[in-house]
Formats: sequence, C-alpha cells, structure tokens
Amino acid sequence: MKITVATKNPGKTREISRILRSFLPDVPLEIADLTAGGAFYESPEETGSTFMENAEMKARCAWEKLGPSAGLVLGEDSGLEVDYLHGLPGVRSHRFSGPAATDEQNNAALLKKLEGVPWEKRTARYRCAMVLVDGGAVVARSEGTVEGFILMAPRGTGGFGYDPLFYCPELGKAFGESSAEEKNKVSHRARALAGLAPVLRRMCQTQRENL
Ligand code: ITT
Repeated sequence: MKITVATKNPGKTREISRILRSFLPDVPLEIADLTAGGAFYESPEETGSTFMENAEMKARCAWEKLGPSAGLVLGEDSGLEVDYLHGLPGVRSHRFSGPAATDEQNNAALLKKLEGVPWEKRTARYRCAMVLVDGGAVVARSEGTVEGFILMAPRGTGGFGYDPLFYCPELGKAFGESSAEEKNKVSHRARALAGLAPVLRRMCQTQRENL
C-alpha cells in the first residue's frame, strides 16, 4: 500500500513511517514524501486558521499535483501551543521567527518570549491533525495531542523542531532527550496515527480482496 505524506519535513516522514510500521506490522507499506521532488514541488500556502484546515489543504494540493501515482495521500499539519502565549506559535510554529526561520531561531524566539515566566505557567502541548485522501476524496481525519512544559533551556539533540524545549511529563524528560521509540509512544503524531491505523488496515484488506 503506497502512502505519500504531503510534507517536505523529513523529520515528520521519519516518525510517521516508524509509527505506522509499528501499528501495522503485517501491512506492506511504501511511504514517500515530497522531499525528492522538493525543488519543483511548491507547497500550498498554509492559510488555514486550524491545523485540520491546513492538513486538508496539503493533502488536496499533493493529490492535485501528483495524481494516482501518489497512492493514498496523508496531509499532516502540526505545531506547538503555549498557554502563556495564548496558543502561539500554533499554526505558525514553523514560521514563528520569520518565513525562513530555522529550528534554532524558533527555539531562541520562544525562550525569549518566555523569559522570567515560572515553570507552572510554561504549560504547552503539541497538536497534530491528519487528513487521509484517496482518489481525491477525504476518507478519514484524526487529531492527537501531547501535553508538556517549555523548558528554561534546550535539552538533548533528538527529534526536530521544538523537541529540545519540550518537557514531556509522561516520559519524565524532554523530547530532545528521548529516543525515537520513546517519543513515538506518546507523541501527538502517534496519537493522530492511532486514529487512522484501523482505516488503513480496512483499506488494505479491501485491496487484497479485490486482487
Ligand atoms: P510541511 O508543511 O512540509 O509539512 P513543516 O515543518 O512546515 O513541513 P508544519 O507547517 O506542520 O510543517 O509546521 C510544523 C512545525 O511545528 C515544525 O516545523 C516544528 O517547528 C513544529 N513541530 C510539529 N511537530 C513537532 C514535533 O514532533 N517535534 C518538534 N517540533 C514539531
């Protein structure tokens, strides 16, 4: 079963691929993303006000550009919501400190905005929305969250994005200090994928029956 993840972020593809393979060990999965054709694939502008709207936009855009060769298309939009910042950076997580911001610049900008804010007020969550498109039509949607705190300084080098600043009480450490297996047990992305796994399993069974 071929799935194209409508993303140019290799960190996301790596996690999605590992998580899906662990949820569906008996399903033969071929997982692609948009990094290979990245130079000529233009991502849609993320104009939605919710993660779900943006996830659908990404999935539909990839389907329109790639057509049936994409197989199933998985749109994913995710980000960090910090309560003290009234939900920011939210859907602007990737562009928090400017349109071409690096993860390091975004992390520095976040730490600056939270300067002097005490631990108990540094609550935050990662949120992930996913939309599965088959033949141009939306066949499933799913969301996942993981609660945590924003650290006073980065810890660890694991994961990507804001992971060195995200302390996960469920793991008792920062995502940046966690192994891929640990993060993938509790992450917003894993929880969103848990909602899609039964749909993918059913689709695979139908494909097998139709062979
Ligand atoms: P695509 O649009 O191509 O999918 P992107 O990285 O721009 O790639 P988003 O618009 O969904 O994707 O922005 C997500 C940002 O939120 C991401 O770049 C990180 O800064 C942050 N983020 C989301 N999930 C994360 C995670 O698991 N760990 C760390 N940071 C994460």
